[in-house]
Amino acid sequence: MERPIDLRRDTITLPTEAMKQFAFQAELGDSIYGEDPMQRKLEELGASILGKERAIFLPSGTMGNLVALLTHTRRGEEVILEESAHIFTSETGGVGAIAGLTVKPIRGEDGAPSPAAILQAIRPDNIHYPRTRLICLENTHYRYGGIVPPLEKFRAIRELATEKGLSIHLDGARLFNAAVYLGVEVQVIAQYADTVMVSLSKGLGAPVGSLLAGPRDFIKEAERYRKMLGGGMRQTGWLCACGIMALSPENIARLREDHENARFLAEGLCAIPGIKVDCTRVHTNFVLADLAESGWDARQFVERLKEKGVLATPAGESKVRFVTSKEVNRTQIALALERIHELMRAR
Ligand code: TLP
Repeated sequence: MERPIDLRRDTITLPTEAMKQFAFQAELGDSIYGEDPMQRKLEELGASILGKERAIFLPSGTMGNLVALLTHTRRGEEVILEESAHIFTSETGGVGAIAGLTVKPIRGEDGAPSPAAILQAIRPDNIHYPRTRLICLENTHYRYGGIVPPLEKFRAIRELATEKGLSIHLDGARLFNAAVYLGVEVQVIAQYADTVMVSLSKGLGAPVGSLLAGPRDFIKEAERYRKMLGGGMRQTGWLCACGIMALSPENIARLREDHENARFLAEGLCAIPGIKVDCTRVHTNFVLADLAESGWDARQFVERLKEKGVLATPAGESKVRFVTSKEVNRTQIALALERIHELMRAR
């Protein structure tokens, strides 16, 4: 059986041969004692690309976000975030269970809460209320289909946060996709946050890992939480070597191909009767297809599509999510479109 066309996630990406060769030649050391040369190099590179004083390598984006929450706050404080933020919806409740925070969720259809809504959500200084400490932003926004919230909004939120003495953490699991979409360096977006987490293991193709970047003192404290959570690894050099290659300018620029493929897919889907895609919201490598008109249940549709060798993810009753990555080329996307068309016709 031929390999399925995997449009479920960009976390399926595999390291390239060049990445593997580079990794195997890496000199290794005990990273907990700062003795792994590749980890040190990756952390320095990450900090400079993100425009922050320091960065640390962590095993996952979830741990990066959690370490940021723990470092920014004290138990019992409150964090403001967009109501479908990954930190709130998809990180196993660590924000409450481990960081001990309460959450003030705010809807923000373009991926970020409005400054006016944030202002309203900030708790007055009153003994009955938790203290508002932190705002978490997400870019690109996962649940809204990889959209990039307007940069102007980030700037306004930054101004408000500074005025109110709040910190901002940015979940930038796909921040490089956002930067490519906006045509800016990644630090142009990261500048509006005190701290930022970026994933190396998604579209950028490293097998494992994320970076958390921010001010020197903050990162010193974050290192302790990383250790507490079990994220202090030993000879990380192989992974970090992959991370270094993932951050090469060519590899970052390659994300454009994933975006173009997503657009090609979105336009193809729109031409199929019964499928709707809001192409104005296809910013990066995600496509959210709405099957409501066709009467298909998303779960059943995805199961039947799998039988045809195309993998996607149900994202609600009638919505299906497709994610492009370097593992799927244009020819395969064209083939996926044909198979989706067949399935729609069969109904
Ligand atoms: N998202 C995963 C799933 O958890 C849904 C995926 O398949 O894409 N922030 C955002 C915005 C994310 O999308 C993810 C991963 C994370 C954080 C967590 O990163 P990891 O998976 O490395 O813990």
